[in-house]
Amino acid sequence: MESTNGLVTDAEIKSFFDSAPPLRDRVGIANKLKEFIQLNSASQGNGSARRVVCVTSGGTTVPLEQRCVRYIDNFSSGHRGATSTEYFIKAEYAVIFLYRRGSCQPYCRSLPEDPLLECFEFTNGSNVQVRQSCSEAVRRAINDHHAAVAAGHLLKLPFTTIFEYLQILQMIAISMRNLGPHAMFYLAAAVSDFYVPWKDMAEHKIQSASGPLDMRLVQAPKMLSVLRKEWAPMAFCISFKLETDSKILLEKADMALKKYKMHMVVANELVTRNEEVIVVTADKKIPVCRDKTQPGSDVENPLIELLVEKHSAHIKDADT
Ligand code: PAZ
Repeated sequence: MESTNGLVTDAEIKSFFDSAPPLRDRVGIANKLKEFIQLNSASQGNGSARRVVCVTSGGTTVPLEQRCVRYIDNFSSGHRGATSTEYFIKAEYAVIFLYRRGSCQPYCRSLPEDPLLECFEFTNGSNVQVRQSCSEAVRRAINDHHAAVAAGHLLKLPFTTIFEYLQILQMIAISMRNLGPHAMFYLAAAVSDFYVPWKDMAEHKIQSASGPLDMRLVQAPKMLSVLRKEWAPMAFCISFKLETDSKILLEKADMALKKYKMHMVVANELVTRNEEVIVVTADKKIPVCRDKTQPGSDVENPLIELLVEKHSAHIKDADT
């Protein structure tokens, strides 16, 4: 079934989707997507439609049992996706935020790690109020989040497993197809490279009495080339490449750019990912850094600024 060019074959894709456990709320997700895209592709008063970006965020899990007790996970916190979402909305995009349940959320950056316990306190026994020290951060988070959702500029769709992630990504991409070049994919999620096919998975909790665990993980089908070729061929596509070895990072990013025909690949190293990234395009490697002279600055601000500019050029090219 392996294709000769190393890309995933139609048969592999079909087999992945056919054997994946069905999404619990496929109809509900489809309706939300339809409504969101209709709303944002209608003329916005200035005569043009809003651009729509799908931001993927956080890590996918790989279940080891169908009635899952154990799973393989990865490091991703979802900070990149959540922060980028805020900047895209500020740049007048509508964002479909496909995120890992429990990972970082847009507009929550300035809240403490456990907001419920740290931001609130009891007054006179039973009433709950926001602590003075957190009140500005809580007010801003609620206000900005509500404004984005109420205006129809933010749609949040959660996933946990690689099965859910790829099925929802396919639904999003197909429903964004009609947006043509106005659609963008910003694929910052850390997607598992290996997984256990559903049909090969133990149904019940794996028993330790059977001795050492010998389990075969197969390569997860890379859907990037299908997304580019079939699901949303006119969209502007940005994928991410993370490595821990700086010596191979740019080479791997370059390979991904060519192999999956991405418009850009954002290369980053694990330890410096919040400080700097390198945007790899067909003819340039553009370093993007956090402004270290500004307290509270982040790398996503200049990164999204650059991507919005490149997306405008992509739309202009497609229109001429
Ligand atoms: O989620 P996070 O903010 O902790 O990290 C972001 C990231 C490193 C997951 C992202 O920038 C990235 O590189 N995603 C793709 C990872 C990969 O190569 O699969």
